[in-house]
Amino acid sequence: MSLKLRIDGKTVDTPAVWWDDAANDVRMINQIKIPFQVEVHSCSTYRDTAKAIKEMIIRGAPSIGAAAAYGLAQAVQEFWNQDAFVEHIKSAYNELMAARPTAVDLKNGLDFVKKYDQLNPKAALNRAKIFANRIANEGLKIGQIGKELIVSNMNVLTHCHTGALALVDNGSALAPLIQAWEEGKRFHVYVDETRPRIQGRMTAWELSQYGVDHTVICDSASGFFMSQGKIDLIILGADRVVRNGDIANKIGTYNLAVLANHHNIPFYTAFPTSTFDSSTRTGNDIIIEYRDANEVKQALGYSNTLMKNQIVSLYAEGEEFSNPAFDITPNNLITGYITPYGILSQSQLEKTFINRTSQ
Ligand code: RUB
Repeated sequence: MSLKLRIDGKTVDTPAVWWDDAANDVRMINQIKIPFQVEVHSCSTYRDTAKAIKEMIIRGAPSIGAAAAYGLAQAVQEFWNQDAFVEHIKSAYNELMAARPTAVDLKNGLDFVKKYDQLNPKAALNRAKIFANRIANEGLKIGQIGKELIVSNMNVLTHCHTGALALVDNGSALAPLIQAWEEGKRFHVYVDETRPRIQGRMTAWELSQYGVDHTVICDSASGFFMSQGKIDLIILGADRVVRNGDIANKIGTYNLAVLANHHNIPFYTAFPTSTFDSSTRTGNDIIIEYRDANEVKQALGYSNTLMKNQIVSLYAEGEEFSNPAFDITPNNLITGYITPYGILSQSQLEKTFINRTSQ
């Protein structure tokens, strides 16, 4: 069964991010344009790739991990046979690493490429491809394992985006939902809008491609739906899962976890190997990315008049804003971890993942 990226309802061979052998560059679906246009963005240097990660043309922890891995492979090509090759690669590694600090997939992707003892263009590219393909394959497994949690007539809430776009292909938290739907289970998905970057529109777009019943809600409405008994299950992704099972995920995840706990609603996170951080012990040690205030102050939408994307102001000049992109949810609020190795409890996490992230 294919859960791959669909465009206009048709499965496409294109993942969210890939290496184009003919053009010798990195390509990605431009996520800023989704759902209004499906456009491919090309990066011909490692700096282009770092910029695409920073500006969120590519987003979702595993997808940015794969992009960073390809970016380092580009740097190896760019500086191969030059003086100070090692210094150049170190600085490219640091630049790519700094593009987005919270999702550990980025570091895991870079280390996976860098670890190769004989860093040369062919080997580095090969490693990057292995890293990206592994993520995509793990999405399928996550779907197969997680779909058992889905039963007909239930209502499921999700936050941010966790489909094929976020996970190179196939999806993490969306994979169980789409697989269950393809098997004939019928249920309803509430999609959090996910302010300020509105990743919910990518989730809604991906669910639409598969015909999965869904409703988009404002983030602030989720507590109301829980209190009305309208939510039976919450599944979302993660940007970093640390050794004690605390997770960093899109801002608003913590609010959902506290509310889910209050209402006794099962709360699951789904993620691939690349999202596990085997060197960090607790959520307190995770660096939270603060993004530009303009993301709160303004909104990006599609103008039907201009027939193109347009940025509009939401506030008067002079206001102050704070824009943390992620929050930390402690392990005691998480019912289970949907992984390629099974649905794990907090106590099984560390021994399952340790030594796996860099292999
Ligand atoms: C994306 C985000 C996603 C996780 C999970 O943030 O928080 O929920 O990356 O993705 P941003 P997945 O859009 O800021 O990159 O479940 O696919 O690992």
